[in-house]
Amino acid sequence: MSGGLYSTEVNDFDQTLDLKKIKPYGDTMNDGKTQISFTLPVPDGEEGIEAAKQLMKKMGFENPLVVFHKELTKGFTFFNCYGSCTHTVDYTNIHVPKVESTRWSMSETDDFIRTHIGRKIVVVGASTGTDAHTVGIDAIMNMKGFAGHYGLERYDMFETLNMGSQVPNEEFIAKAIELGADALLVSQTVTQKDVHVKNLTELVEMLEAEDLRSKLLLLCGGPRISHELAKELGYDAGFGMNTYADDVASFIAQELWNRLQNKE
Ligand code: B12
Repeated sequence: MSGGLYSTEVNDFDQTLDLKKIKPYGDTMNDGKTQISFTLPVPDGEEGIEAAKQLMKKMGFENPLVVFHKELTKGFTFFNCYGSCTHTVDYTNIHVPKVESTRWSMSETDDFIRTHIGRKIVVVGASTGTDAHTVGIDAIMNMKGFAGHYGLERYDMFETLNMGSQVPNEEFIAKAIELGADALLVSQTVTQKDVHVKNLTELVEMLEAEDLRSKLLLLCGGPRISHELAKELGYDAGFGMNTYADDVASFIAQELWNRLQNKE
């Protein structure tokens, strides 16, 4: 007998990687193994566990398992589950809109601005509306930056103002006018009830009403912001997780230069 029981079983698994039909990877290719967590508005108990499993099946998971469950507060239970996803996605047919710019280092960007634009670029940033999260906008703007990437304040050729959090759109625009901003950086973290969409849209509408929109570069960012969403809302670019100041500075310098050239 060659291979023994285990090797026969392992060889029985379909391990073909087909990029036209990808599904989650757990232990072996195509096993579909997925971890998913959610809260149900029911007390902890056998009925709740069964409800979680039935929901998993309706979501397209085979062999659902509840591996952790805990009542968070009276009548609300948190579930951690495993299951095998039955759906697949054609990875070869995915096209995601992305910011089209080349990421330069801080000195490359500074040199480019010095040589081609010949003056400092004025940038005003804020976490706007009711959003109190500042860590994202600080990561992009603050002198010390984020994860070893210096922020815009460190650049020689950027003049920056970080207005902090909970900045009303009116105040943001007033500051942009006062400082003659070239670019506005908006950070949005809270997305509950699509508050970010409402807030970002309001800013665009207010800028349009003031006839300022086309005179400024308008960038937004946050953990749930994509370039696609940003474009849809009327922004020039959107940046999500793991963005560094280098990405933002390079984009602003290159885009401003393109616009200046197109004006000539
Ligand atoms: C720290 C924190 C807080 C702190 C914020 C302190 C501060 N000074 O910022 C405090 C305690 C105040 C807080 C409050 C709240 N929080 Co909070 N918070 C967080 C937490 C733990 C970390 C966020 C963070 O700092 N990330 C690190 C930074 C570096 O990442 P980032 O923001 O994604 O930024 C990067 C990119 O997105 C991008 N980027 C971000 N902005 C911009 C802007 C531009 C222009 C560009 C180019 C790029 C860019 O670049 C950055 C660097 O790569 C998250 C959970 C988590 N682990 O993510 C919850 C979280 C964001 N908070 C949440 C919530 C719900 C709240 C509250 C509503 C809670 C409550 N009920 O009171 C309040 C909100 C109050 C308010 N009015 O806004 C939710 C948001 C859910 C949602 N999607 O809506 C989260 C996800 C927690 C959760 N799982 O529920 N929070």
